Amino acid sequence: MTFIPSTHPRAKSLYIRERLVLAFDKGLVAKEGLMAHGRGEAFDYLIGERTSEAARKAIRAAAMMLMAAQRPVISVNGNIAGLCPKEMVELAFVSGAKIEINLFYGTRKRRQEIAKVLKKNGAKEILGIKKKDAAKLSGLDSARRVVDKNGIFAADVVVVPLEDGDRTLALKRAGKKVITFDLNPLSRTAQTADITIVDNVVRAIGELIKECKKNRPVKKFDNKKNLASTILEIKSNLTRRARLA
Ligand code: PTJ
Repeated sequence: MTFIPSTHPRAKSLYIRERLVLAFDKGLVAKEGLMAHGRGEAFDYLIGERTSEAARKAIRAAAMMLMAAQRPVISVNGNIAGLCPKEMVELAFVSGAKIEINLFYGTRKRRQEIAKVLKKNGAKEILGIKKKDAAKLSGLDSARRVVDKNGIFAADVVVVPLEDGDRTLALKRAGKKVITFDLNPLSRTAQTADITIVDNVVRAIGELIKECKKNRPVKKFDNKKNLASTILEIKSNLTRRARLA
């Protein structure tokens, strides 16, 4: 591996990758989660590995939506349990949201490992693990159609970091407001969610927690416009790089 000084932005992304690989070795992350991470890294590179102004706007809007929600739920998958379990527990605490484990490639073993990690990081109640509380989201084939009747099924606002497009659509059809973190502004999830934070979840989550604590109103937020400005920013990053090349 090429030597990268720890002050270089790439050092951070290598550290994030290492965390995910360690979590994979511990049985938290699905094989497909490693690929999803690789796709994320490519987009992170395109957005300049930093939190853009558009992402900050989305974070403020997300905080307002979460704080105003009646029954907010944070959906945790393998990648999230590997990358930022402590922060997700803190977000649940400050926003009053419930935590639900909801997996695309679900196995009992992985679910248990994820629950262990969340508990270790302070989670008191974890939904999505008791069979008797299972309910089904209509219009889906994957394991993700199974949700907790006291969690996502009853939620008004759902935070779904790194989500697949079909389920985001199913959540929308079920009348939920959806907040997502997705580094790919073109993904179906990014395009379907009510609020898309186009940033690395590892970078953005702390900002979201801070904004929830401030609990301040946001005048207007237009997800489509915000995504368009992110895409334009990627374009101008590329143009700048091409000139420097
Ligand atoms: O643990 P499971 O079984 O629930 O599976 C989780 C994965 C992530 C494998 C599953 O949800 C999946 O296949 O997701 P997708 O459809 O690949 O979508 C993942 C999206 O997240 C992609 O658009 C990636 O660019 C993006 N992404 C990857 N890493 C990050 C990210 N976005 C924000 N922060 C990241 N660190």
